Formats: sequence, C-alpha cells, structure tokens
Amino acid sequence: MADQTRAPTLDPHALARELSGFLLIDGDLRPALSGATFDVVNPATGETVATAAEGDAQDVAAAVAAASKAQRGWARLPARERGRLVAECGRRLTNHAEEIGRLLALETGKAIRTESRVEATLVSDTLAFYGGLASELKGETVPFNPSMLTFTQREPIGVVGAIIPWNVPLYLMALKIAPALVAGNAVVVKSAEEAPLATLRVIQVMNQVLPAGVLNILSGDGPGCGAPLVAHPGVGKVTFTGSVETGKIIARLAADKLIPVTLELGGKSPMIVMGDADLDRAIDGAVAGMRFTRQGQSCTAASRIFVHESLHDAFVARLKARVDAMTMGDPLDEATDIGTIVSPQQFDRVQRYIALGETVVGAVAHRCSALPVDERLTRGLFVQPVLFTGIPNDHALAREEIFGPVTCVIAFRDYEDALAMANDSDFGLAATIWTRDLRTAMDATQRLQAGFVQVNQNLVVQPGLSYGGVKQSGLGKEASFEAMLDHFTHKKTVIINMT
Ligand code: TXE
Repeated sequence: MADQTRAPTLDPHALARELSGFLLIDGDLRPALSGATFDVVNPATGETVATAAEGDAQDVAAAVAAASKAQRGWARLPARERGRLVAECGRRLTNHAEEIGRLLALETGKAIRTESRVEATLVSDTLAFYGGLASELKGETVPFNPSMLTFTQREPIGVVGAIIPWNVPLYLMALKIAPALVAGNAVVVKSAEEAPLATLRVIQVMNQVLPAGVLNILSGDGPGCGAPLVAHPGVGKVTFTGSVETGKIIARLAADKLIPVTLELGGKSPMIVMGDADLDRAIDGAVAGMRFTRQGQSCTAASRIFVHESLHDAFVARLKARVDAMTMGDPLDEATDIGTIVSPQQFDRVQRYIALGETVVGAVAHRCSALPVDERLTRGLFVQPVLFTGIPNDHALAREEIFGPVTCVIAFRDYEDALAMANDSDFGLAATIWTRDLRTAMDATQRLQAGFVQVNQNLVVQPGLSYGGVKQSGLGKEASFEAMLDHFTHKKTVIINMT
C-alpha cells in the first residue's frame, strides 16, 4: 500500500504501480469490493502502466456511508477551520505538484511542461482560493417584522457526488471538491476511466490533512460506478463535467430524487477576428484558445474561428506556421509542446471528423506539426493539428464538439454575419472577439451567447472567475465565490418571535 507521508516520487511509473488497484474510502486505500480492476494505458506508447480498481454500487454504498458519517463532524467545525484545512491541503499539494503532474502526463498524454505541471499547480491555487472564503459563508438579516428576528443561514447539503472527466481531471476536480468541502459537505469523487491515478494521488495527499471519510474517491466506469453514485439516496447533490449526453442522463437520475445538479458540458466556442484586430495577438490567442498543447481536448477550445475576409489568408498561413513550429512528442519530455490524445476511442472520433471534413467540396485541410519519429512512440495517439478552411458554419464539423486539434477557420465580410454565425450553435460556453474598436467589443460582449466572453485575450478559467455555459453547455456556475454559496449550500430562513 502506498505510503501517504513519504517524499514525492518523481518516477511516474513507480508511483502508478504504487497506486495500482486502489480506491480511497474513509481515509484508506482499498481495492474494490468485487476485486475487479481495469488497465491504465500510457497513450504515448500503448503500454499498460498500472491497473485501477473498478468500483461498483457496493463501493459507492461504502463511500457514501463513510462520507455521511464524517460529514456530521466536519459540518460542526467552525467554517474558518474547514477553510484552514482545505488551504493546508493546497500547501501540502504544492510539494507534490511535480510528481502529480508527471503521473498525469503518463496516464493522459498531456505534455508535462505545457499542460500537466500547470494543471497540478492550479489545484493548490483553487484550494487556497476557496479555503480563504470560508468566513464569507454568511446569511442575512431580513427586516421582516420588528418583533421578529428574521435571518438566513447557509447550511451544507450533506454528501456531494462529483463526477469528473479526463481532459483536465485535477483542476476540474478541485473546482468541485474545494467549495463543497469548505461549505461543510463531504464528497465522493468518481474519477474518469482514462485518468484514475493522478486524481487518486491528490485525494490521498489531501487525506493526510482532512478527517477520514470527508473526501473519498472511486474509479470505475460511468454506468457501473457513476450512475449508482448519482442514484444513491445518501447523495444530496451532484456536480458533473463531461459530455452533453451523459449530463442529460445524470440530470434525469437526479430528477428522480429531486436533488440539484451542476452540469458543465461541451462547447463549440467561437473566436471572432475583426478586420482591425492586432493579428499577432489574435494568432497567439488562437494557439492558446485552441489548446493545441492539449491536442484540442478542451470544452472551451476555439474550434470555430471567424476571420474577416481581409485577414483570412494571412491568418491561416501564420497560424499554420505557428503550430508547425510546435514540437509533438513524448509527454514527459520537457521539450515537448504537444502530447497525445487520451484514448483510442477519442483518437478514432477525431480521425472520423477529419475524414468527414476532407469530403466537403471546397474545403481544405491544412495539416500542421510533424508526428514524432521516436521508435518508442510509434503506437502513440498523436494527431497532427488540422486547420480547415472552406467548411460552412452549418456543417457537422462546425457544429459538433470534436474534442481534438481540429479547428474551422471561416471567412466573413460583415460583423453582423460573424455574430450571427457565432451564435448559431447549440452550445454557449466561451467566446472571444479580437478588435481595436471599443464599440464593437462592447456590443459583442453583450450579444455573444456564452457564459465566458473575452476581448483580445484567451485565458483559461481561473479561480474567482465565474465559469459555466448557457444552452447545451450546461447548468450552473463553477470557480467563483457564488458557486460555493449557490451550489453547495442550502439557504435556511429562521424567524424568532420576540414578543
Ligand atoms: O464523456 P462522458 P467521454 C465530451 C467530448 C468528448 C465526449 C465523450 O466531446 O469527446 O464528451 O467523452 C462518467 N452515469 N467531453 O465519453 O461519458 C464517466 O465515467 C454517471 C466534454 O469521456 O461524459 C466520466 O467520469 N457517470 C467534457 C465522466 O462521466 C457517467 C469533458 C465523463 O464521461 C455515466 C469530457 C453515467 N451513465 C468529455 N456515463 C468537458 N465539458 O470538458 C459516463 N459517466
């Protein structure tokens, strides 16, 4: 069994083996009750690096029982003490950021320098952010009647189920567990099948600080482990990031119990480059926004880029040159900019979309970046980024979430047309506009149908900035102070008759 207190291990293979086959329930690493496991595969080599415990409904029951028991004592702690402990988890994790980043790179194929290390650091930032907000879990007094003292107070929900995906598993997990814990809830996490190890290590390190049972993690598949977690009568709230289809399944299961859900689902985020834009900055924004370093596996990926016709050809040529200059290779190599796709299923999905795009009359697929030549990586799930031009905005390539390094560059003549195309989508997660004109920028911030709009920049979501989509992109917000109040507490009204 892995030692929870020993110094960080920088060999991710060794750490993967140490964590092999475990869930973490009630403070202890333990195998699934059925004894079942599944393989964890390095997508850069195709090698099995470890196994993960395959939890099912029995493990869900054990985890929820432990969480319910622990939650009562946790909720009775002063809020600032809970905040202090959560922030302490963040400090502890900074010492482990390197080993956790390397483990994440091993299991997901996300490059260590450009992605995995950065993500491991964001976990600590998120825990520190929410830990510091504990004393703000306040209610209000209400001037209802002078002879009645009326006030509201914030109470925890109880046990929260958090179901997370593989694309940014550590950060997306932190955005869920940090506010839930600080608000006085206990949590049962269900990790993604493709990324069970780094999340387990984070939870293990946090369990050095937190009381046993307050924070538990299960691995397993969606129907066998995720669905029983949502359906369990002891779970009072579910927070989920993943596909639209699974989000709707979860919402239906939650509706049967009438419990609240937060859903962060997909996107097809537009980027509008006006004719007066600073082209250099817009190219930087497209590279960052498309998350090429993560092989485009991002819900906010700038996967539709509307470029004014006067800049279109120069934009495509320069964006291609920039991506061409990026190094694709071993995710654990510091020289690598772009790692791999996470799994064979995702790889096939991306290839299907690229093949579909190539059948469109008038479309051109501009392929960027060379594939790695390293012998060890010949089975790696590498996809050359593709910039498509000539794809109409109503084609599947411009409407459906691909979740790969594929973007459609679409020319426009008129701002109103660009805005109409940007909004003509089932999704509404993120959007950006690039212009030097303040009036156009202001107009777009008001009219773009998205939960997160940026002008002349494309930053990733940061703790403190409210994040969440409209339309099919989801329900509810994450990352902000209000997300903790609105989604992880009940507001109780109390009236004391003083006559
Ligand atoms: O997602 P799923 P997948 C999108 C992206 C990607 C597609 C499929 O387009 O190509 O979804 O990816 C758990 N009850 N996004 O198949 O199925 C599952 O085990 C309860 C966008 O990985 O949504 C995992 O932990 N849970 C997204 C989590 O849900 C269930 C990030 C996500 O898996 C379940 C990921 C069920 N019935 C994919 N079925 C984003 N918004 O960033 C599955 N799960």
